[in-house]
Amino acid sequence: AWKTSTSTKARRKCVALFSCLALLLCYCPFEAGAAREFAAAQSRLKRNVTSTQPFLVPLPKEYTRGTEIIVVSPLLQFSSNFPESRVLRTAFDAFHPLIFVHPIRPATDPTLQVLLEVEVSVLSRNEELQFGVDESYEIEVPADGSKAIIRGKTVFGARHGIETFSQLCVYDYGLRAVKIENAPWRIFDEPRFPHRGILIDTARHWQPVKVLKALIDSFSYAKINVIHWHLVDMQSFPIEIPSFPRLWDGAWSEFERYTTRDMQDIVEYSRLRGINIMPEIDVPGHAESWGVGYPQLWPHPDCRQPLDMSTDFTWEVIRGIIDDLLKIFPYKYFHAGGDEVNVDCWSQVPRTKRWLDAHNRTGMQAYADFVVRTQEMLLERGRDPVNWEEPFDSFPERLNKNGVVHVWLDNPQTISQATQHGFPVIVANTAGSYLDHLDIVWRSIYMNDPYKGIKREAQRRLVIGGENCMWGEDIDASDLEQTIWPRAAAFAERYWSPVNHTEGYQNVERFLPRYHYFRCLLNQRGVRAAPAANHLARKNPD
Ligand code: CP6
Repeated sequence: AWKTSTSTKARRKCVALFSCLALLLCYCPFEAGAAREFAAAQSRLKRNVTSTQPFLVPLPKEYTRGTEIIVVSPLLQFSSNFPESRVLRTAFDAFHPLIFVHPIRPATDPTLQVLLEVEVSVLSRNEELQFGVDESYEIEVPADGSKAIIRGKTVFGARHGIETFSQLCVYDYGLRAVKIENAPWRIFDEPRFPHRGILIDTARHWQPVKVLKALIDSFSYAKINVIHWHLVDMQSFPIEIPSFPRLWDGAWSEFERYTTRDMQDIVEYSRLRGINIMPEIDVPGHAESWGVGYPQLWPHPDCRQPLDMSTDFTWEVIRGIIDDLLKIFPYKYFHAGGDEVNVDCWSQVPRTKRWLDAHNRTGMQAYADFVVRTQEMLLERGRDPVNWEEPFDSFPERLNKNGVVHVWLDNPQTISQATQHGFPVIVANTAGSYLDHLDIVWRSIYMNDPYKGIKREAQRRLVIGGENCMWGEDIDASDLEQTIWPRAAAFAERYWSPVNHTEGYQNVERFLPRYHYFRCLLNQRGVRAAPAANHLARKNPD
């Protein structure tokens, strides 16, 4: 059932057979009328296939479609071979209201077939979500009104199938019914990359749990499967760390905090929607807020970051934070930051300067020691560390080869160099990934292929995915959603859909109508996606 190449072959055979038939019929004078009709239907099919891609975002890896219209009954039932699944139950409950948003007229055109059931079947009953989980799925929507079928190896793949199915369902204002066009459908789909993330920064502005949950829902619509949660930074420390209960004294206020329960709640809410959370604790720079509760973590009141590396207390706190957070976040990857470290602070402050001298270290060496020690702490606990690219740029030979290099600066060589060294890479280079930069238009995001300049297969395999970063300095709960959307849709397709230019994949012009359509779909689902052309993009009219 998973061999789609055979289905493609079968399709070719079918097309060949039908063409012969059509030709035959054309030469038969008695059947001229039927033949004309047949030919017209065929050319309509051809026009559809070559000129209009289906309005699906991201575009599935393989699909075939027909020419029939079927009606989707508002009594539509999802059935499954895993009825106890919480992931499937959550999906079934969520999608019915997303499919049936407009008023339905009970009696529709009696000549149309009506779809009443979607049968969802999964091979694995494991509902644990982890990096690299199988996200593939298959859909069959027959044209004769018999039940539609969604198959996933895991519940998470099946969930993506349900999402795609929901995008096939469109409201028809004439019929006053929900319909599926171009039935019968066959879709086989799986992602190009396993890590497709959006960075959310809750340190520059705190975000209410409700707002985060709405975002998680919206991410699942585009099959984004990771939230890179930039939990804390220099401006605030909004999370509860039971081992060191004064750390969240560094929150903006006592109301702008996440308890352990809040974080667990968000992790579970995400899991049920197929989304992993990769937490980040950005050390040793970007950590000034830690010292609000524990001032001894600051090298000096006038030089509050990077963290004081000269005391055991700093390491006790880091260990406490990691141990507490690993209990909450099961994702294989843990982000330990490591960017923008001002090592001059350490050589200027007497206490840290004495430590550097006593240990015969330069500031840069102490920075490398710091990153390596943090990496080891995570590796000992069975997690793979992620660091922003500066440690790789400055001391690649010191880093553990399981450590992921998170590319964010704009040196076009870095992805290639890091994979050359054998490091896994997450791509978030500034030019095509920064949602807080409003001058980065969706076309740049769409055009930003992570394999640019990397030819060797061994290197390509090390690119585990990419992220769009929603840094939080200039956004809050009032405009978070419309800053992320719709541009993140361009990212979502870039990292999900295959590169198959001859079949019209990853083509910015062909994406354009689907981008507009998807934005409207988001609005219809209550997501405040901004107009596709923002004030800056207007120069480049869509
Ligand atoms: N915060 C943290 C940031 C940035 C980084 N780390 C950042 C800086 C400049 C740009 C984009 C992001 N706001 N902690 C660097 C990864 Cl252009």
